[in-house]
Amino acid sequence: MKKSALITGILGQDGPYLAKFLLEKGYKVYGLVRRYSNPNFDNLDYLGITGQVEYVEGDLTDESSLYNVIKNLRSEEIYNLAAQSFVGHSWEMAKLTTEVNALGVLYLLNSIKTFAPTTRFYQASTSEMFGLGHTNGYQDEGTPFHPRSPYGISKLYAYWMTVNFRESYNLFTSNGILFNHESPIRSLQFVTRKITDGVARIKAGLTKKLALGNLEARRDWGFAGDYVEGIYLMLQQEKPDDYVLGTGENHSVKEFVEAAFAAAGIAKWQDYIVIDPRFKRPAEVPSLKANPKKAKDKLGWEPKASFKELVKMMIEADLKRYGVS
Ligand code: NAP
Ligand code: G4F
Repeated sequence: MKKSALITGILGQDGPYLAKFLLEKGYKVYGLVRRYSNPNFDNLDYLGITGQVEYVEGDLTDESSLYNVIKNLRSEEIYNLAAQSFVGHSWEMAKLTTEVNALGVLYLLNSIKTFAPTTRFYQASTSEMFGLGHTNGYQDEGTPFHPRSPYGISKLYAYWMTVNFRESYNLFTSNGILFNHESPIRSLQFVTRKITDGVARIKAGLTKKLALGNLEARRDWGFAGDYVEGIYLMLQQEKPDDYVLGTGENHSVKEFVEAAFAAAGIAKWQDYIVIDPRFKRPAEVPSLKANPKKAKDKLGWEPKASFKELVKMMIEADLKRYGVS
């Protein structure tokens, strides 16, 4: 019998990479999609797996839809990747962000407890929960949380609910506390893809400027394709637990800009960047840098792509999209 997994957030960035990884392992993969007139399968198309996933309808804000899906499927594993995941919008849409990212997880956990108590559950937690918290400049599983955005706060609720269902009901529920991970199918609103898309548009002669916010923020950027293996490994352990995944190295937005223009063969990036206060946040997370030692020791997980390789991969994909090289 094939093992089965339900992935929420299947149409996003991580969903397709995880689905591909699980399909290659022989899993039957179900993907939760919201009710749409025109769902967008571009990211699954990009990885060539659209037809290999079975889609089920549901919405994280609709408890009964989740009850039905979980009751009907009773899959061995559930990976909850669905979220309002854009930090920048979470101030304007704090209620929606909370309903999806916090309450949605409570609904999932309640459904699992009621209908599928042997199902293993992965919650997509985030380094945004650390915010200002750090341990000697790094963040690990023991670092205190100090979130700086409604997004980070909503994810912290979900993190603790995931821990609480494990402790209260003995369910297999694990948090992956993932640092930023990117790819050629990263949504355009996130800074890395906004930069690589912008640089490709400049190279193609479609625009002359790229508007950004805070260039000094530092992030620990890895490749999404590497991180889904760590996610999978968390649910294969004997016991549920929480793990940080990251590279252990960080770079500023400015360094990403420099690397992206260099990879596209454009000199003097300063000629193209304008600072637009609209892209600055009411409260910033200045620096995130993982200490992924626990994941390495317990899961045997390590990221493969370097910062330079990640930038090159994203720039090459965007140049190709615009027909330039
Ligand atoms: P993403 O590209 O924004 O994908 C999120 C997915 O969630 C989208 O496909 C979206 O569906 C779906 N979704 C949103 N609201 C929903 C709802 N009410 N019901 C059902 N589905 C809903 O995010 P990602 O980068 O793949 O990240 C995956 C998860 O990891 C997210 O939970 C994110 O918060 C978390 N995370 C990401 C990173 C990172 O650096 N990428 C780091 C740490 C944690 P539509 O396509 O229909 O809009
Ligand atoms: O790319 P970002 O929007 O990602 P952010 O806020 O770090 O969040 C991402 O990573 C989290 C993990 O730490 C995930 F949980 C979350 O779902 C998401 O995937 O912004 C990165 C940095 C920020 O400091 C932001 O202020 O880039 C800075 N930035 C500067 N100019 C910009 C811009 N960000 C965006 N999106 N757009 C800009 O023009």
